[in-house]
Amino acid sequence: MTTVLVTGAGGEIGHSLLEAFRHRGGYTVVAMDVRPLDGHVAAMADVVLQGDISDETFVRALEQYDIDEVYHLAALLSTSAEKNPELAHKVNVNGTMQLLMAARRIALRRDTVVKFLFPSTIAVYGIPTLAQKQSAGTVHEDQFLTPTTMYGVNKVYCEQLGGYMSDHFGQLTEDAGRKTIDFRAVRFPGLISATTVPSGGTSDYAPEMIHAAAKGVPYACFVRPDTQIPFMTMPDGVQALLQLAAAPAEALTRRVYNVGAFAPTAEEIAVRVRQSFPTAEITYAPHPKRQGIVDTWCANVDDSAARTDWGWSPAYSFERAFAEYLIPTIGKVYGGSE
Ligand code: AKB
Repeated sequence: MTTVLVTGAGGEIGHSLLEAFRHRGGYTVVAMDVRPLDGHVAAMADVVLQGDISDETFVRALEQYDIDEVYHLAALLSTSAEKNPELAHKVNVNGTMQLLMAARRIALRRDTVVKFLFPSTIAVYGIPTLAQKQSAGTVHEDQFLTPTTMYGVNKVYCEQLGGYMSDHFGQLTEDAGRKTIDFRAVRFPGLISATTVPSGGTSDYAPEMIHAAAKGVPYACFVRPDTQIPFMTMPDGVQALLQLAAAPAEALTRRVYNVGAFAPTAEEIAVRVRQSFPTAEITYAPHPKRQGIVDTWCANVDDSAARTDWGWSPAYSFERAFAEYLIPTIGKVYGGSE
């Protein structure tokens, strides 16, 4: 059995990750969230804890568990973080540091190495102008790392922190060179789930548009029709995390990997949504600040390193995502037909 700690287990990725652990079997799941977990999520965990990742006493208490792998999903997303940047820093940065230290102490106690899986994001990119975004097209991991949001700044720093904790922690201390953390990160594009709706993100327009159409309610999209960023289905997102976790360390040439699947414009999404829901009412009411944020994110990602190093290959293209995952599943969620 592999014992995993999942923080932010009540969020969108958490729901799907816990389902994947249950489906695969062989995991003991310690799940935590700042809010009470829904009954069906809690039922998929072996231990359920409620607490704040930025609360040191709470994080210290996690050290009693013999954790092999950490999936640190708890975070304030980009739009929420801009509404409360100081809280975002506390949760996204201080929370991550405390959890890395807890993982280190668990590793020392058990004389092992703890794998630390970290969902990073395309929000780490900060392309200065729309013209540069358009001419850059597909962006690789080391370009444009100048984010303009608190969330992006937090994530790019925590990527670095994870690498430091893995490779150089306390190089002048007594246990220098003692390997305790194996930090691995995927930079997720916008994630689209058929069963849950996100909150607090700036890529939320795509899932919001799809879910509104399935529910039969009008949707005013908060970005321009030509806005383009990469997206991925939630099952592929979970698959990316699990595949990276399982990859042999010697195959990895970096700690942080882009992963991509498809990169439609908002209007291409609207066109495909109307194909399945012909009465969908989709209009555009761009929000200047949220538009400004998405305009600094890349139009698409170069994920060739993930493909080469650990065999990343999304199951769902844009069309397959709609035809074989979103439309069939969402129909059941809202009880209507496609
Ligand atoms: C957000 O919009 O903040 C997230 C992300 C792209 O990381 N969905």
